[in-house]
Amino acid sequence: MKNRIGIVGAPITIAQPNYGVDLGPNAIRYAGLHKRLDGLNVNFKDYGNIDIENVGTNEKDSKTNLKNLKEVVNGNQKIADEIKVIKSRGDFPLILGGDHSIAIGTISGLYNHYKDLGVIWFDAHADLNTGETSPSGNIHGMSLAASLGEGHKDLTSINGEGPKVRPEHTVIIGARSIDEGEREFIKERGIQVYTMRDIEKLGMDTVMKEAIDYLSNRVDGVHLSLDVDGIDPLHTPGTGTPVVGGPSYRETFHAMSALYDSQILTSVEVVEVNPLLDNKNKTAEVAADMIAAVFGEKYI
Ligand code: 6HN
Ligand code: MN
Ligand code: MN
Ligand code: MN
Repeated sequence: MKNRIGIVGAPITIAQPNYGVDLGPNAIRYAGLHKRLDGLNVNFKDYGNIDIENVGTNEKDSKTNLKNLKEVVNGNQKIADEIKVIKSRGDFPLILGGDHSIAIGTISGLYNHYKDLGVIWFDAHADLNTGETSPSGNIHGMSLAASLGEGHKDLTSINGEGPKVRPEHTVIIGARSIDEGEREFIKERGIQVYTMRDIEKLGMDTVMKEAIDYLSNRVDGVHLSLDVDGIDPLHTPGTGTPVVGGPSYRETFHAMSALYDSQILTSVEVVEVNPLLDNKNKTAEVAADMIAAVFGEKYI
């Protein structure tokens, strides 16, 4: 890692219904994030948490089918602005969520800095819903769609109207809970998806090799969006939408190590750590382990 890592907490919680995911950034710090980075050969600066006003309800808007649209947009605008500042300092952004809606802000903030940004979306879900397809109205299930330019205009217009990433520059890994509308989206737009079936068949090592190969020919930067519910809830119980049958701790650590070895990443975010649903901060500790791996921690 040549650049200094610029850490920032993005504690949005109102794009999903569980209180506590706003405590995620500090839970990851308490799990020893700084110490772990100190132990690696990396420079970092922690800019603290973005001030987010998490005032919302659990009501769907009757017209849009979205919950807390205005508040989610405001929070994500702040995140996008902060990412631009971090990038302009030359830092490598490391964003700690917050629910997964924060990807709308981070990717919008990264947008101007790349000609063709690639995204690796490590998640049990595809987050490709829109107000039309969402079963829940929760915007954290729409953040990849919004980044691809689909969904409510207020979500796709942060830092300029329209798509911030192309579908052919997007790879989803670990998916095992995909809604009907998301399936169509994936088929129509040709997004590269490695479901649990693919991981089972190919093995995580091959999946990561393929994903890295695929992106490195197409993009000039890669953002890793790591949703901790992508990992099997055996290891990460402290998260709002757990899905059984995910990659193990070992497989995920290996995936992160492969990303480090490839030196393909230009930004990282870790989302959906919810200490109020957790067991002795175990999920934040796993998140810190995965961050350490992605920045070069080795067994030996
Ligand atoms: N996440 N597909 C479900 C929905 O409500 O749209 C779950 C979304 C989960 C979102 O994990 O970031
Ligand atoms: Mn997600
Ligand atoms: Mn998820
Ligand atoms: Mn291209």
